[in-house]
Amino acid sequence: QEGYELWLDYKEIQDPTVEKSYTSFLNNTEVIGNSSTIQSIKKELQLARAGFDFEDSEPNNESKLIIGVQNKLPSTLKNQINTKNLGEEGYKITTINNGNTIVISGNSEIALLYGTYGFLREMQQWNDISALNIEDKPKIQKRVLNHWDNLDRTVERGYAGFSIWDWHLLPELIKPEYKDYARANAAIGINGTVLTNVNSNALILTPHYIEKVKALAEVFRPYGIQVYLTARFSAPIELGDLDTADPLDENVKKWWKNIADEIYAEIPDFGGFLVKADSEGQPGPFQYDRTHVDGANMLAEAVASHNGIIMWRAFVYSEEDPDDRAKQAYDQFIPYDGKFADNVMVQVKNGAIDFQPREPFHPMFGAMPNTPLMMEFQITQEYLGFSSHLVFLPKLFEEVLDEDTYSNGENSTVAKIIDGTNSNKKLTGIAGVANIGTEKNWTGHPFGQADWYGFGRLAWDPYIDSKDIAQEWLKINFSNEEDFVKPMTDLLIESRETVVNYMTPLGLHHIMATSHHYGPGPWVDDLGRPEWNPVYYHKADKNGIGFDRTASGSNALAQYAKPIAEKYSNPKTTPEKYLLWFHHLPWDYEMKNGKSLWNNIALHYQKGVEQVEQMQKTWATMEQYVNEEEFEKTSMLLAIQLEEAKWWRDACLSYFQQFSEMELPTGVPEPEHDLEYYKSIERPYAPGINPSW
Ligand code: BDP
Repeated sequence: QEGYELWLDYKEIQDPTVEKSYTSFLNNTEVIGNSSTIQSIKKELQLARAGFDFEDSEPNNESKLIIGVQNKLPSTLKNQINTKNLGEEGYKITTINNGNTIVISGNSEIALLYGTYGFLREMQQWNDISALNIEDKPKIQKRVLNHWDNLDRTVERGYAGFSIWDWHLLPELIKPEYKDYARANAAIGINGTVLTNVNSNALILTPHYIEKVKALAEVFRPYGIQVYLTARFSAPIELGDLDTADPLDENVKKWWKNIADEIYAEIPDFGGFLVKADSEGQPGPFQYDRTHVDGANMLAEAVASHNGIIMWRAFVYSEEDPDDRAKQAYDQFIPYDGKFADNVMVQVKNGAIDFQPREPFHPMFGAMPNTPLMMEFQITQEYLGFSSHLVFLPKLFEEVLDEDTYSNGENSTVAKIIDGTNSNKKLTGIAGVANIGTEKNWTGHPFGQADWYGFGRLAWDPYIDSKDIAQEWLKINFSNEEDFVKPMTDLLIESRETVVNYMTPLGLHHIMATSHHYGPGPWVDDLGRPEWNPVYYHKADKNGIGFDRTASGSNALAQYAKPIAEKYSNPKTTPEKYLLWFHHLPWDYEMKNGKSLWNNIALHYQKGVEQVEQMQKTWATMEQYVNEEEFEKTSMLLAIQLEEAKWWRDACLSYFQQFSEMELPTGVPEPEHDLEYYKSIERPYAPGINPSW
């Protein structure tokens, strides 16, 4: 099954010298201990040996790999391996004995598992291990996938088939996929998974389902992965016992406490709850005139004695506030800084609107010094062409993590807010909305795997260069040949800017078609709530285009620290990539390159199309490095991506041209069809919509 193995496909090592230097270590291994995690380590080493095809080579008895928790190492080794600074999950790979012994150690068995995967990763990349010395520990504590999976196995915003959780047949049927899912996640350091959709169903909290959740938790436990669930705020009512869900009501508190106790009795290491409340019609504390703090803290109390946490989402916006949706989460949450219980994290999307191809970082980052903020990225490509478009998302994640919030002086990057170093946060976390489904390669697009992989690597260390991640993944997944890795790394790195160019250049956002968000829909103006309509976001008219978020407009800019607010208040000093996010400007506004805004918009759309053409050309030369199935599939998907890049360009330019009334600049072809044609394109059965809301 091509692609099923993800990054745990231990391919034969084609370089004999490299191979020789590896075999003895893998064929002469001692793993100390006997627990289920230790068994998993042994199993993984076996798989690697088989995959690398080392099984038949004779071990040279001098080389040895020893894997053990520091305090269980033989006494001669104990003194040589210092694991003091590694925490619970960090590992150390040390080479001693003139290069003849490699020791993987740490303070827990899970650390050893991470160390083993780290070691195998070196081999998958054919790295020199003759003097290997690595010390690595995660910078963020809760590294979690969010599955937007419904109990009927549809996946909201999922483009890779159905949910991998087969609720119907659990707990009796344990599919091999569950274990492989755990292995793949542990290999990149993910240590938590929220199994259910944020638009949640209370049934998951009933004993019938908890038994199923328990079965999954048991598969994941040896791999260090904790299970979390989404908690529907109105569950006390829906499950039949109570007539209120008021968080200050004693019976409601008791009800949640009981539910938590019941869950923990079955799953002692249960992680806690993720909650979407008072957002897009979901129930929450507001109905009872209570606040986010009341809601979150009530649930926090229910899980506190079990070491559970609450991840309370900040994705909120209300129709009663027509001013600017981008401002609302900040306005709702900032007053509560420092008021949340110690085991609550506020989970904030990377930008203030919604997982767009590009958004400035969310102004809440840096603005709540006394509240642990958890980052929420979207790995599934809801607004970025589903799993038909190749977009390397780690580049997007990196851009956000690297932005300076100035919250604590210069160099207070978003990464430092998330990993807690900026204000000594005790609890830290990062979440990625998964792109995983029942497709045989898990993610649909063969390159979607790179986004899952890259999310995990950045969750472990938000300072890794996305280029390094791209290289690593390409080598592990396809080939170590320089002629493959180099051009393909460039392709991956550029793919993010490419999608921005052909979808939403220069700060445009949320101009996708209604509901499924696939393809362009800048003309849409008839939806129930103003802020659901693309026209609300681009505000194109005869005078110009863009959302004025300066003091003369919504003043959302005031939510950012002064250096940003000041710089971005003037279009001339606003980075052009964010121009129309913050400014409404005339079509003939002169940009840095001396050309008009209109020309620049058109040229960006055109460039996006040309970049996809280039991707196609590059890929066409890679046939010899990749297996046939993935080569063909990617080629066909790139052809779709190219057609759709043109669709985006032509639809958006025909629509905006009505207002600009300007000619297309040289180099940009006239759209093939008229605007009515583009408006009439429908995708009635596009995947990923939640049929229940
Ligand atoms: C939006 C999605 C919607 C999610 C919502 C959320 O369109 O399906 O339920 O975000 O994050 O991006 O709650």
